[in-house]
Amino acid sequence: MEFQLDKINPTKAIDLYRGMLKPRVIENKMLTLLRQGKISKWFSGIGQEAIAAGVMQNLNNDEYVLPMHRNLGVFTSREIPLYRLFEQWQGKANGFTKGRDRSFHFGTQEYHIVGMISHLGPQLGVADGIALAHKLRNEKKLTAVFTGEGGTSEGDFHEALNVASVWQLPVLFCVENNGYGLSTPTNEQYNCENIADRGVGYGMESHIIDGNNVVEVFTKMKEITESVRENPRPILIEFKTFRRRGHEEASGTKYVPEDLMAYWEKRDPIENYEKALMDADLLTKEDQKKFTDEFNEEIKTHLKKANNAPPIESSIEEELADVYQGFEPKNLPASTETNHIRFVDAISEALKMAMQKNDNLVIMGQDVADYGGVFKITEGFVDEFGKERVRNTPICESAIVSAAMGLSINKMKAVVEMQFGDFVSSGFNPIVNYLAKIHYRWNQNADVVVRMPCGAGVGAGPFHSQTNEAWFTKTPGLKVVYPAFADDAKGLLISAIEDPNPVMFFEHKALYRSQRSDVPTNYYTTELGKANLLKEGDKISLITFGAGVHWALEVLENNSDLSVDLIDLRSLSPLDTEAILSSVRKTGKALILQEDTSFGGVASDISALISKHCFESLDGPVETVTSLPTPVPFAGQLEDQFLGKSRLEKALIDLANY
Ligand SMILES: Cc1ncc(C[n+]2csc(CCOP(=O)(O)OP(=O)(O)O)c2C)c(N)n1
Repeated sequence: MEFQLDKINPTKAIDLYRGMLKPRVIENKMLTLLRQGKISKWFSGIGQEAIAAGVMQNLNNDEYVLPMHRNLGVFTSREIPLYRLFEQWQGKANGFTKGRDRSFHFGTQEYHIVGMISHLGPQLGVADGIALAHKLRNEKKLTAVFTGEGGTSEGDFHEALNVASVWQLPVLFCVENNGYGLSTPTNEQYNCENIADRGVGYGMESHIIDGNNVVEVFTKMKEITESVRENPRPILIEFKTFRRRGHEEASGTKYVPEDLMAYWEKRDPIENYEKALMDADLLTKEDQKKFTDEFNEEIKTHLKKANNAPPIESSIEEELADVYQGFEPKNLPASTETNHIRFVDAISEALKMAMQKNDNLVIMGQDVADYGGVFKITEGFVDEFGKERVRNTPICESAIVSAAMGLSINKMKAVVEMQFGDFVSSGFNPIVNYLAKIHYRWNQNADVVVRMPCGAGVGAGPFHSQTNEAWFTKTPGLKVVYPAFADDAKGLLISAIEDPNPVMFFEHKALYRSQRSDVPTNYYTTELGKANLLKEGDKISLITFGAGVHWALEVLENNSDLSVDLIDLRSLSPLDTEAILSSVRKTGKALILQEDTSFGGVASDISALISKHCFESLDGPVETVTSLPTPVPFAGQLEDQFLGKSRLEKALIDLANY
């Protein structure tokens, strides 16, 4: 192998050597520990060390990097004390996740590292969001994100590169093409010669770099990083390298042809470089031994410290408390001055006021800029806030939710508008796996509100009518809000945006232009997690939310003899269980009405809660009224039959007579 040592100075030559050697020495120790059964799992990066070393030595310590499972060199380059890494891998207190997540699945703001989630792809979009925050603040900082060639087959790769290119974000997409994704060779992973060739398709500059040649990695990345800081833009870089050990240690490498392995063993990035340095009189055998001994000594001391640390201890209270970022919600009172406005206008007002109040708030969604969104909620926003903060996005829900996560990591706030709540399925992975879990995993909040225009009754068929709150209420880490009135919608949306945690905000489309209330004119909050008792009675507790509230009001209007407590939940997570249970204890009967289909919804969980906690107060079966277990049909008569609304009156009367 040829190393162009004339392109770097002698100090850098040694820095690069040490940058590769340290992770190698640590790994060798880990492999011994693994054989002794002292650690459980290891993803080896042996043979790939030149990439992390060469890239990292071009990044400033305040530039974010998003590494993968084989990038130990990223962590050692940022000089994280080794005992902290060891404790992370042992699930102990001085790790980065309080024993909640394993291996390299952690991030740390202190070191500007955002570790992967197992799903590989979402971090590419997260890098977009981090870079967007830098760009919006005019900071000349870049963001580097790693992926394997396997990860490039995920839709997230395409989405993230496309967004980065359309928005000209300073992201370095570093693909470590190491020949295999688990047992899958590259020719079964993609059908083009080089992954870098895809750059053309994204309108993006791309490079191929010999990932086993640390001088080439360093010098080419030096040019690239300096240029990107000056002229922010995304770059796709394919590092050609090889995975020399199994996917993880237990899985072996039987499927790798011997000659291929032998070829890459000869191209070891450290051994070849050592030889070149020695030939150039830049390194001696003594230096080599001295460095190795130094690292081994460091490992020994830090491992001892980690081994001596006690197993993690926690309580149920501590675990529950870390699911969300704690904060004191502001209680901003509503003004007495009101305007009688539509639900849709109240949402728009809340968003506009939140944008005025928070300079760091960005709205993203399809057609939200000049067009004003399909429901015209952000109409005119561009004039006031500009296209940088009211961002039209390509059609790529996963990358945009991930980018919102990245904005939050880099100290911004985001509201993402799903054009229709149904399309959230295309952004489901980062919501339930990234936003929802990140605070519990490594104490990072996701300051993101996802707006969800939802619901049926508008003849829009199976893909524009769903109310899919139950996909999210079952996921710890998300808050779920579902207003039924314009004044609540405004106060709750402001609260959701003020809240540093991820909030799924459901807005029923059928209410947008049909429901009007007296809405206070100021910037006020309505507390999340508090139900509203709309009517008081003593025979039945009718518990519902969203459009169901209006169906209930209509039925009660026509049945004034029924004495009913009508509870509008307003928030589904957190759920106001106290309001539900105290009402049912009073009335002795409960009917839960939801627009969603029957199985596995909010109604079944509330029903279970009531059965458990109000058993002795019940005078009848806990009744639920839901939609039929079919997709939402299009034709009016079918949709009416589908919705629980048509069955509510009878169910209520039957329960009253029980
Ligand atoms: C969405 C998803 N599918 C499958 C997996 C299982 N998995 C973990 S790593 C991996 C291979 C990744 O290959 P590559 O991206 O090339 O990285 P490498 O391991 O080679 O460094 C697979 C299939 C996963 N973690 N996430």
